Amino acid sequence: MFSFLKKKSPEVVNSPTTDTCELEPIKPALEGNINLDEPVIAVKKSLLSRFRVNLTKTRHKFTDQVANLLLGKKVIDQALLDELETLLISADLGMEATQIIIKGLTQNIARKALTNPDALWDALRRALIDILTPCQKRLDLSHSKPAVFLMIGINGAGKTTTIGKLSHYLKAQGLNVMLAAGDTFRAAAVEQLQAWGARNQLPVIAQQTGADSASVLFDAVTAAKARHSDVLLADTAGRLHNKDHLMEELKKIKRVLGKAEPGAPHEICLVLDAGIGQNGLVQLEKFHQALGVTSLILTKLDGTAKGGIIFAIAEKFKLPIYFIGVGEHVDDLRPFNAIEFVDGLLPLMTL
Ligand SMILES: Nc1nc2c(ncn2[C@@H]2O[C@H](COP(=O)(O)OP(=O)(O)OP(=O)(O)O)[C@@H](O)[C@H]2O)c(=O)[nH]1
Ligand SMILES: [Mg+2]
Repeated sequence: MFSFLKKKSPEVVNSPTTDTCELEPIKPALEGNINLDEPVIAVKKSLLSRFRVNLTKTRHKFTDQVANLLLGKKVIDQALLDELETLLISADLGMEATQIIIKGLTQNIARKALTNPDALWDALRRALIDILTPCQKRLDLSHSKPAVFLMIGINGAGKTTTIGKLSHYLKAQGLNVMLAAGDTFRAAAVEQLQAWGARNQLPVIAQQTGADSASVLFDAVTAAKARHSDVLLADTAGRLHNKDHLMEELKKIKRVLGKAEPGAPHEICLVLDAGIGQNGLVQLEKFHQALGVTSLILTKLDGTAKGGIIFAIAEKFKLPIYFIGVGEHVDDLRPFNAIEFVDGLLPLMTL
């Protein structure tokens, strides 16, 4: 077996996220800047293991194929890189991210810096981390109170579930969280959010199905201000990015939120189902054009082999990915960390 399947990476050892995972809870939140990519509440080791297990499908698609490709290879040459290129594209990394990776590896080969499969593996890992790192940003809630999050995306992407998980996460950090049932369209959508509110013991501002979404959200901002909430998470109805009238409705919601509170919404967060692969790029492009998406949450990375799409998205848009969803459990929302993610894919040894 290659040593790359056994050894421990120095970056993993030094990674703040990995270190934090070994610790007990450390301090309450709400002291100045809150940097959510440096989890204030320590994540238990078991959660990290579950994260890795949950990435299994993408890992199989990706790592196993790379390992098979390298198996028995003595020479790292252009022919091998050509095969790797095909593999990366088929793993949903997209043309742009793939080209950048292959170009970097080609230069390394020219400099005679890649002489064996282990070196190639390490260089690939590094290139993947480099692509994701610009998306690992701090979620700073200290500038606005309440910080209003508008959660958008297509039907079934995971918006409401993500709000449930995110509200649990934020509350656990000592934040005062309120939910707003802006999906007044789909039957039982209001009740679904209310159930999350009840589970997490959080207030939910809601009206009946059929009410005007913008006015529900206007009222919710008013209520969040009156109750001094730190964060308002606003759900919206799922919509296809190519339905103009539905995108117009979102623009109206954005305008109305700005009237309720200058600067709101402070985050326009697109919730993307990673399982849809390349179509995610189209969705992001359309939602971005219409509204100016400020951040992303990728969901369902557990149930898909198409998780490679995250690299395509990162390379093309470089938007913050604050969290990723890796399951339906309330704890299956993780602050996004580039090294942790890549090492969850490549079997680096910490497994
Ligand atoms: N496996 C897995 N399932 C998820 C994840 N996130 C959400 N789901 C599931 O995806 C399904 C749809 O989730 P919702 O939260 O209702 O999606 P939505 O975007 O609010 O859907 P609409 O309100 O219909 O637009 C539910 O069965 C969730 O449990 C995830 O990270 N992993
Ligand atoms: Mg929903």
